[in-house]
Amino acid sequence: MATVPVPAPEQEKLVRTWETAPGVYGWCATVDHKQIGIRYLVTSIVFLLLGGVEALTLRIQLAQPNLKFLAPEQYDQLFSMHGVTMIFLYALPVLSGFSNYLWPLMLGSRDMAFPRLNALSYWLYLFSGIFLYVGLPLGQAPNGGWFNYVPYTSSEYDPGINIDIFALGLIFLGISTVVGSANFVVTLLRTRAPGMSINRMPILVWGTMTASVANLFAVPALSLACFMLWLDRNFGTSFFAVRGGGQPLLWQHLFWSFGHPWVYALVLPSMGIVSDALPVFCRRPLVGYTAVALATVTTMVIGFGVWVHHMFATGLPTMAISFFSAASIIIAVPSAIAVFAWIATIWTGRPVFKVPFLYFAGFILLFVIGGVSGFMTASAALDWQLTDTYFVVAHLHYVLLGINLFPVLGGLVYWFPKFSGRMMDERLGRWAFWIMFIGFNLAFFPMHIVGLEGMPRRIYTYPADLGVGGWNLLITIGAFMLASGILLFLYNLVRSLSVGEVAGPNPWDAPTLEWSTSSPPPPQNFDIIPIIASRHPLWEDRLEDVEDRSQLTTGYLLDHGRETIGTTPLDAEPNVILRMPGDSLLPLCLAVATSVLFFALLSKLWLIAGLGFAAALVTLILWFAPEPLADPEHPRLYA
Ligand code: HEM
Ligand SMILES: [Cu+2]
Repeated sequence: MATVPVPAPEQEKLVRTWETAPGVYGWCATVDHKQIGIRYLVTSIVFLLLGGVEALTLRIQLAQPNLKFLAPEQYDQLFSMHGVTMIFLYALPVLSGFSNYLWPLMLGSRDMAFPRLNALSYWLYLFSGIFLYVGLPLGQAPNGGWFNYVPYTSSEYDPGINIDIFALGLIFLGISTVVGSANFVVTLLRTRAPGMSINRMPILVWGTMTASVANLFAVPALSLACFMLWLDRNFGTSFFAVRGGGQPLLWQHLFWSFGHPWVYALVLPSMGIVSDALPVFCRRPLVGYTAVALATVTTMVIGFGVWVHHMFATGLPTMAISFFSAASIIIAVPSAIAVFAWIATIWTGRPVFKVPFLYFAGFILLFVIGGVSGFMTASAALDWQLTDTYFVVAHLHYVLLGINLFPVLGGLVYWFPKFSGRMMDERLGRWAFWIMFIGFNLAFFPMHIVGLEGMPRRIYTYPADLGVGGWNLLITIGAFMLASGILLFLYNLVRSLSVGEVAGPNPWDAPTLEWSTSSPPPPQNFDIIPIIASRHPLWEDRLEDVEDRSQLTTGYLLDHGRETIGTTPLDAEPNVILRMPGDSLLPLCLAVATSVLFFALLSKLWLIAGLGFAAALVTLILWFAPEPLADPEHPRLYA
């Protein structure tokens, strides 16, 4: 045990133990969750910008009927890359960025449970993202949409490497997702600070935990489907090909039994961001914590049983369709619980209208609109009219931008002081929000109308007598307005890195643990590992129902090498001291070897693929070699 302030020599020892070496070596070898979290955030925002440029290009082509700005084949590649980028390379990784950075700080620990796996999952994400993009400059990018239906994507109809890039690229990215999810699950179960029992965790942790468990089940279905498609295309198997007795619908089942849980993985953590950060701006705890936490888990459980709502138009038996229609409608219940909890928190609180609050309030509105259009498409009879029209494009953007992008941007403003030590500018922030919010609704609300008028999705142009030219021009103007709001946001962010007001540890007067350490936090996160007694460790003095007091000034020092405390899964009772690994080049090496493997498979260079695989195995063997103790006088301790 030690108390804060920890004496200078011990503190320096902690910093020395945990800090990453400077220079190129440190940059490649770091396993610090904060650096990895920032890398996830930056990379996913770069992908957001790429996907945004693709979207704007589509919107120029659609601004008026019969334009020839893009050829049909270019249009196909761009909408497919836009969907793939946004869904796979932006929306989940950006949330992993928040969770990577914040979890150990929120949970009171020194790092994730498996720091090297964490580095590995980042490198795999980066390299598989590059892999998915290699086709675009060659005019050979994936062109079958983000759900890539067979038989369009079989080798008969799509003979180039476009679809091989999709299939191999998503298997590649899937490794990153699974590795990252396993790490989150173990981190949650084993490395919370003593006393941070399961009912005291922030909702973001509930959201990412639920998403991670779901990913462990969902991603293998996608990897399998992609592997089977790759075999069909390259080795003449017939999993999906009718001529050999295969089943095209099998692709849709496999894809959507992954795809629907995945869309919840894209929103539950960001709903968690709102549940944690919105109350700070209402000056009160979240209303209905337990209900919201359970609603998070329930949504995902039901979410595994609704995938057929993407397949209402495939001629399945009516009984099956009724079942999945009902299940999809029931999912509105847990979502509504969360919405009521947020509204009640605002209603009974004393709202402070700072920029993050605007994003979270805006999010609630967009969530409700997206929920209503979701309810409409969940009803099978109506969906037969709406499917494959712009109505669905409107729905999916209300859900994805409303529930993912808006909370993400609000969360960036909220945690920016923790990441950087500085505040973002309020005035620029307000402008950016309103430009984005108005632009978003101008761009996407009219899509409901053109969809109902009969404009199909995924077409490169439309005839003038469909009568939707005016709406489409408005949509394009809205899209550019939205994009300029996002650019203004990013300008504010970059500018505030150097000129923003200095923040201090807790500029928003927030209740959770990450705000108890300095901004930005030191390499070891906390000088001592605190002992937690409530859900709001920093608000205990002002909340009436909190009797016990968390110990933020007395706790475990753990300064014999990289160590953190391991606790029991439910009650977080300390039971072991975990020795954490040092920085290492192995994650990067393993990711490079894996990339060699995948690029070689794509180019059909089997020998090089074999070498890449062998290199990956050798790296893994080295990975498992035990590390020497940093402090041999204090061998590993078990309590
Ligand atoms: C600048 C903002 C954005 C604009 C202007 C935009 C525009 C578009 C347009 C016009 C399409 C339809 C293409 C077609 O069916 O012909 C589309 C499809 C799509 N968008 Fe966006 N989008 C934006 C942001 C996002 C974001 C942030 C996400 C996800 C997080 C997203 C996910 C998708 C998906 C999944 C599709 C379906 C692709 C497919 O049909 O395979 N979009 N978008
Ligand atoms: Cu779905």
